[in-house]
Amino acid sequence: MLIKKADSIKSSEITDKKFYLNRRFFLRGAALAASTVATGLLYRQFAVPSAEPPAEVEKIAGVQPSQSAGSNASEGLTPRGDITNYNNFYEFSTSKTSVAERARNFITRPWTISVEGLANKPRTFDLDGLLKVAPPEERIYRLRCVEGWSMVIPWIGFSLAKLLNEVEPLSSAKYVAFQTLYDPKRMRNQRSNDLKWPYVEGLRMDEALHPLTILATGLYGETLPPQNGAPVRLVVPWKYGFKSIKSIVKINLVADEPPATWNVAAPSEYGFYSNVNPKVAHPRWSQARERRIGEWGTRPTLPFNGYGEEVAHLYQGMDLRKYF
Ligand SMILES: Nc1nc2c(c(=O)[nH]1)N[C@H]1C(S)=C(S)[C@@H](COP(=O)(O)O)O[C@H]1N2
Ligand SMILES: [Mo]
Repeated sequence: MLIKKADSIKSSEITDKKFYLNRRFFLRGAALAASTVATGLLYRQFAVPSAEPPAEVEKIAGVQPSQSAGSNASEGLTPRGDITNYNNFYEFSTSKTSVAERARNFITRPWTISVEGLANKPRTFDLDGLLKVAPPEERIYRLRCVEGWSMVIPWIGFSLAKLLNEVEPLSSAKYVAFQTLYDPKRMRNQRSNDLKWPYVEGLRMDEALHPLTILATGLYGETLPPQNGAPVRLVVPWKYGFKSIKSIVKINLVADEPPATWNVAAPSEYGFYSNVNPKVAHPRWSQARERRIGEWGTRPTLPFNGYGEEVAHLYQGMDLRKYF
């Protein structure tokens, strides 16, 4: 019987992981986050349909499937309801099933993104200007969270390279730094010390210019709901999900490796590169397998999240155990 099976197997895993969960930033929401395995099974029960309606989204017109290699994962799509109700977005809540409700009234217009630093033509884009950089494309990508779950998400977006080309990076720009909005009035959990705010991330220039790296402005044919990083977020499909920073207000072209939020919070656990790597375990759990949200059982995690053919060359000659 399914329920008995779930009980007997999963309770031991919950106990094990609770035992390890001693870091401050894991304490809150630990009951839900403790076992991603259990959470994957049970979250529907916790995600009681809210009395309030979900945040409004709009259809995006003229979306074409991307022609870029690797941009159309052939697995079944994760249902929209799972993608929009099981979120990591600590600015709103550390509980994955609470983010949607807490972010529901997050207003993302007007919005500007400043693209600055080592560039010939630094410039601030408003949302409409940003959307004019490139026509919207659909990109079906796997997203692998460092916690051990994954989804298949039909993003709408365009290559970050197209935006960077607009500002003409100088040859001295070796890295790209990203920053989320800092506004504790609108992002209430920025009043906590759960992370150092604002959330920041970074990529090496060749990673940022890789055609698979996108800025996403939508999913499932509609504008992003707040919980998924509205109005614009990064998606880097061969890296753990936390590199895909949400609700970006600043992109800075820099000479040196910039700070990255999870790397700063726990450097021994989260490296700057954070390439999905089943052979490099997180200090507290294996990364060898993953649970696809909405499915039973687990599947092997693939090197570079299955995008090795496209991106492995970026890391030739690098020791990926050292640069994890
Ligand atoms: N600003 C910000 N960006 C963030 C996070 C966050 O807490 N704050 N969480 C990250 C993590 S851990 C993951 S797995 C993905 C989740 O994206 P999704 O909710 O759209 O699936 O967003 C990433 N981007
Ligand atoms: Mo994550």
